[in-house]
Amino acid sequence: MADEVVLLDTDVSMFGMRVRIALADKGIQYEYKEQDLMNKAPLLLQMNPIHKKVPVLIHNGKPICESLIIVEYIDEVWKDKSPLMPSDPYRRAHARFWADYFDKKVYDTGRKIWTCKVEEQEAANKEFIECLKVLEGELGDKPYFDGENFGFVDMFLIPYYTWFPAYDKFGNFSIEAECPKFVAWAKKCMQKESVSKSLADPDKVYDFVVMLRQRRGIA
Ligand code: GS8
Repeated sequence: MADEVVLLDTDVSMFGMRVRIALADKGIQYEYKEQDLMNKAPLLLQMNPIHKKVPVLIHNGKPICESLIIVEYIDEVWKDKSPLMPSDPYRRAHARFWADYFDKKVYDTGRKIWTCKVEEQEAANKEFIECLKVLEGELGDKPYFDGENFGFVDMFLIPYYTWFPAYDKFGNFSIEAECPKFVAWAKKCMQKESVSKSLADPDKVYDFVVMLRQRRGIA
């Protein structure tokens, strides 16, 4: 029986973009179902009743939630096609550490840039740049986070790049000027077809952030 693969997602979701890159990298055909997060569909609530968030991968009727778990699942199920995770246990643990660092630290810090009060802006920008500098330190002189080739950590982090124009605008700074090495890495990743075709248009991300700010009464 052919695999039935469905992705519940939202175009601008950096978490969903990770899953889209993984599916594209593996050449897996799937049905994409865009979700309205302001008015959640019964299917999303049924498939992810705990968090009620995208992305959700539905494989032969069974849901898998949380981007890290989904990407690892894809790698395990379609293991004969271009591996995403390093085979060495130590390198795998190391890759998971950086994915975790991003989700626990960088993402929350980045949110403050477009949610904070005017008087907190400078501190929010500084804290965010410090996080990116940590990532730049980990990148070092390697072409990719995973070494010579695009890998799991690259796939995990690159969707964030689509949010940079919005951060530049609301932080009133230039991430490229502050972290040129990180942006050079991002531009290199964008040359990969599975990445460029899976990422959202940064203008749409910007419009989404404007909408979120309006809903929060910030703008
Ligand atoms: C985060 C998913 C998430 O925040 C993951 O998959 O890695 N830890 C999860 N999804 C957001 C959209 S992207 O900002 C979402 O679905 N939000 C809806 C809500 O919070 O109600």
